[in-house]
Amino acid sequence: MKPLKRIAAIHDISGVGKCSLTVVLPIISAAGAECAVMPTAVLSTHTGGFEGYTFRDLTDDMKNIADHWKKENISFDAFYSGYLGSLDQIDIVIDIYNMFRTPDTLIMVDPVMADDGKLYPLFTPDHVLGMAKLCGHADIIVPNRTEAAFMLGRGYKDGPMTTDETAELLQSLSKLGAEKVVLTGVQLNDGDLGAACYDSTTGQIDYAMEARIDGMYHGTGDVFGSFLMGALLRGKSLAEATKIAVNFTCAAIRLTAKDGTPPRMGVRFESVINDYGKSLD
Ligand code: PXL
Repeated sequence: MKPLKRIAAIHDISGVGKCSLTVVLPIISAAGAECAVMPTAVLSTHTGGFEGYTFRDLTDDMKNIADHWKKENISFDAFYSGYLGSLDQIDIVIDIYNMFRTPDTLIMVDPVMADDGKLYPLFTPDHVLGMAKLCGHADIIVPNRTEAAFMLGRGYKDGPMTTDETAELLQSLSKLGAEKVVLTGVQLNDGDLGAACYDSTTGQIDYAMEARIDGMYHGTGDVFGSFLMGALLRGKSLAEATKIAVNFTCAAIRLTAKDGTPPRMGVRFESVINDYGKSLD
């Protein structure tokens, strides 16, 4: 029996609302990998759709946590960072990647900061510059279309895009410094939605598209990123992992739409993780 792959997930804990570590941990476990966590902040809820949430910044703990892991000779096959609680955390995460990376480490950065043409509350334009810098230290980046546009200093545009526009966007994003790019929120026609992935070493672009489900569901970026990372850890190719991630994220959204849960409460990933785990065998 081989040891499990070990990943360190660097995200916040939003107590309620099913995003960041409350979805990354169970999904990575369902993928059959070990998920260590470095929390960046602790909130009562996520910041989209709730009023008066609490926020405890954990910037001061992060370097100490990393130093302890290093001292104990703990190694990681992969890192997956998402929501960072302060601007200073960006440089700390870069230092952590430099401390632990080996030629075999897979570093995935989701530059979580915006959606639907708007920055999330608490973030400033400096966060955009910082996240673009952090993306330069990743092997794979997973921006949505808003984050992609902001990091490239472009205006946000929604709606269908041509395959030429998508290819240009993916190539420009990879110039931030990551070999591979998975862009979410891609729409090729009025009725579809999905993701496109690009491997700059081969020039290969693949699409994973499904029928569009109306509404803005919270936490879907983190659910998608976790499904993607889990599949990559289990040896799937970038294109296969992107297809799997779109497939199971859409399945979770469809169930949420059906059961009537308010979109701010997150998506019903719990109902699909068993099938997800089996699909990786
Ligand atoms: O899923 C992204 C996310 C993560 N963490 C916090 C958030 C959000 C999106 O709004 O507010 C705290």
